[in-house]
Amino acid sequence: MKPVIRISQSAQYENQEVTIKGWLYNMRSSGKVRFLLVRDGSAIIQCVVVKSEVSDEVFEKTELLTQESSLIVTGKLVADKRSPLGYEMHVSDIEIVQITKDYPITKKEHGIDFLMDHRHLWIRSKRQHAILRIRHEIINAARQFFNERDFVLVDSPIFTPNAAEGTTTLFKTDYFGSPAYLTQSGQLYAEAACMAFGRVYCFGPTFRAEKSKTRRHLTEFWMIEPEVAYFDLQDDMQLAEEFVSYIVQTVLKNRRAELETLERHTKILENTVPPFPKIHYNEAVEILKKHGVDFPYGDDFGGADETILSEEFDKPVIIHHYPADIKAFYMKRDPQEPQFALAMDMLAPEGYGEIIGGSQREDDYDTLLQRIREHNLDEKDFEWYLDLRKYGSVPHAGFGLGIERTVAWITGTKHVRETIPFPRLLQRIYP
Ligand code: NSS
Repeated sequence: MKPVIRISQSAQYENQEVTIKGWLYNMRSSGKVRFLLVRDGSAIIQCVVVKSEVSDEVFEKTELLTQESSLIVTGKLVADKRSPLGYEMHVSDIEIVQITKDYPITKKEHGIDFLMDHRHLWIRSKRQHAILRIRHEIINAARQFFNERDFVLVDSPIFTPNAAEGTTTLFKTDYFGSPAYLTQSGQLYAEAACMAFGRVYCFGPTFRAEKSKTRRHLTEFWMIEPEVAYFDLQDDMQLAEEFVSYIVQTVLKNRRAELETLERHTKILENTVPPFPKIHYNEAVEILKKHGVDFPYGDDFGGADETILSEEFDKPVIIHHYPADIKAFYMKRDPQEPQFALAMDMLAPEGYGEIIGGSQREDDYDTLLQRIREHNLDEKDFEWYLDLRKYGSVPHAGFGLGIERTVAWITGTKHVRETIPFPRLLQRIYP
C-alpha cells in the first residue's frame, strides 16, 4: 500500500510513490501520453500517463475518463518547476470510481443564472473554489483574533421574540402558535454576555428580509460580533481596525495562490494596516458635496455614496457620528452633540461598501426605555435587555462584521452571491 495523500502535501513526498483520491478536472492527449489534471479539493496536480510505462489496461482507462469522473491514481511525485504546484505525478495505476456523464458545467461560457442553479457543482470550479477557501481563511482568522485576545465565544439564539435592527426586515416564523423572528443580529444577547465575561463575541447566521436586489445584500448572511464592557466608541473603532487588518494580513500570508487565481491586485490589501482614516459624518457629507453629489443632509449613505467615499482613501475608512435619527434604538448619543449617535461604520476600499457597523450602546435605563418607546417596540420583549441597565450598568460597545461583504472585498468579487456557498437572495432559495 502506497501512502494516500492530499495533493497539497506533495512536497513531503518528492520522488515517492503515493495515491491520490479525487476527480478529473481536465485532460489533454499528445500521441502516446495523457495529461490528466486531477483535483482532490486541496489542489490540482498534473498526472502524466505514458503508454509505454503502464499496462494496456491502465492506458485504456484514460480513454474512458470524462470531466469530473471520480478516480484514484497512484504514481511517483516528481518536482516540476513549470507547474504552479511544483510537482507532477508519473502514473503507474488508475482506479476509476465513477465515470461522469454529461457534466453540466463545461468550458464554454455559462450565464450567471445557469451557474447559480448549478451552485452545488459550480463550487468545484477554480474561481469559486478559491473564493470559498479564502472565506474559510477569513473566518478562521476572525476567530483566532478574538481567541488570542481573551474573548469568549457566546452563541446567540436564532429564534428571537423581537427585532434588533428595525422591524422592516424581519422574517416571521410560527413558534408553536406564537410569532418568532429569525435573528437580524446577535448583538443584544452579546451585550448580556459581555456583562458576564467582559469581552465576548458571537458568530452565526443572521437574517434580513431585504427587498433590495443589490450586489451587497443577502437575506441570510454571517456576522461576527464582538462586544466589550467598559469600551467607548474610540476603543471600538480601534478594535475594528486592528481586527480587519489582522484578517487581511492573514489572508495575504496564507492564501497567495488563491489571490493569484482570482487575479486580485493586492496593493490596497497590503496597505490595510492601522491606523485607518476616521471621519465625522459631517466630513463625509462634505466629501460627497465636493464630488457634486446632491446629498440630503441627515440621510444615511447609499451604495453609490459609499463608493465615492471609499474611493477617497487607500485603505478602509471609518465614518463615525451618524445622525441619531437614522440609527438603531440602542445606540448612545454623544452627550456633547446629542443629534449624533456614537456610531461607526467601516467602508471597504474600492467601492465594496460597508463591512462593519457598530456603536457604543445606551447604558442609562431611563434613556433606553424612552428610545424603545419612541421606536414603537414592545417593552415587554425588552425587559431582560433593560435589566442590563439596572444591575451594574457600564459603558460598552461593539460591532458586527459581515463575512460575505468582507470576502467580496478581499477576493475582489463584485457580487456577494459568490462569497457564500449557497446564497439566499430575494429571488433565490435553490439549491
Ligand atoms: O446592520 S448592521 O450595520 N449592524 C448590526 O447588525 C449591529 N447589530 C452589529 C453590532 O453592532 N453588533 O450590520 C453589520 C454588518 C454590515 O456592516 C454588513 O457588513 C453586514 O452586517 N450586513 C449584510 N451583509 C449582507 N447582506 C445583508 N443584507 C446585510 N446587512 C448587513
